Amino acid sequence: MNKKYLLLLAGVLYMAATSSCSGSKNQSKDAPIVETVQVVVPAFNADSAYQYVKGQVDFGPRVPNTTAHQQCGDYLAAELERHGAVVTNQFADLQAYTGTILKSRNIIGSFQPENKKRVALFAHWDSRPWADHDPDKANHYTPILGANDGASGVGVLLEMARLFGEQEPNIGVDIIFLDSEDYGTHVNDESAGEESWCLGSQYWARNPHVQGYNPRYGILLDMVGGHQPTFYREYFSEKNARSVNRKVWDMAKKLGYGSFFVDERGGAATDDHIFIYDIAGIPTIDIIPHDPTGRYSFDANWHTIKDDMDNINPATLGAVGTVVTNVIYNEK
Ligand code: AHN
Ligand code: ZN
Repeated sequence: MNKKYLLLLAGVLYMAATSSCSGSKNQSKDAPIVETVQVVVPAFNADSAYQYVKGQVDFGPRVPNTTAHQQCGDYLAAELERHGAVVTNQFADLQAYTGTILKSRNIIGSFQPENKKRVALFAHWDSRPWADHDPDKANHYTPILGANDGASGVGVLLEMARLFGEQEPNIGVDIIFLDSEDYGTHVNDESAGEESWCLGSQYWARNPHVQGYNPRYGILLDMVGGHQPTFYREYFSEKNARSVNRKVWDMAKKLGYGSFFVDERGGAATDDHIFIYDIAGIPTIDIIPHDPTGRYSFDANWHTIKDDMDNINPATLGAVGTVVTNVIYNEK
């Protein structure tokens, strides 16, 4: 539904309400008076989100300590700023399980920073240094482009930043691009545990960009651009932020995206949302693919060299972006 139509609808509802008050005779006695306040939600542009995904992938793999990573970080900060966000760059030296020090950068774009009513939106922006799930072993130490695994969530959030710049929601929003999520244990190594993943979110949760940071809830987007994904209510999201899951899946149903957002419990994902909840106490959900056949972890191209732009479907970006945008603009 476009903006004009929504405005029109709001007008019609207003007229219906006022004419019934003045006792208009064409208002049937038992017709219910519609008192719903219609919110005007700007249209999420899937093609724009796609371009934001491509904009990142064009730098090459965004592995910490590389030039592509540094350049992409600058690009993300500049885009947030261009759309009117107050940007905080959080630089940190984080030690990977391999011992390598990762020159990391969490990038936070705050809209209406003075507003006490807030929601946090997260995605990781780094890409994995190794395609260790690739069917060809020769690729197991090749860095991935991470079009879906990384860039998709960021692309959706940059498009939302564009909308926030055009039309303010009723609440403040922090868009938080997390670094060094995907440097976790290589399949050939002995597991270094869950803490080897999500280094940027662990750092941010211990050192939030604002003292006493206390948003209502968080939404993490991870791999939200694939070809036919299904998003189920993920285990830790359900455990820590059930009402947020409810809000998102209800909105998806209402908007006609029930085939993407299957309203059933899915698997458990080790992801940034766990650390955000456990360390910072912010109830946060993860919108992440789940394969009910159990054949794939997340999706077929996960951590393979095929996670490139061919792995991206604008319709998926559009579905996720539209749902989350509607959730944000409906906050009061
Ligand atoms: C697991 O390895 C199960 N989760 C890591 C989370 C992740 C990696 N998300 C994207 N890449
Ligand atoms: Zn990954």
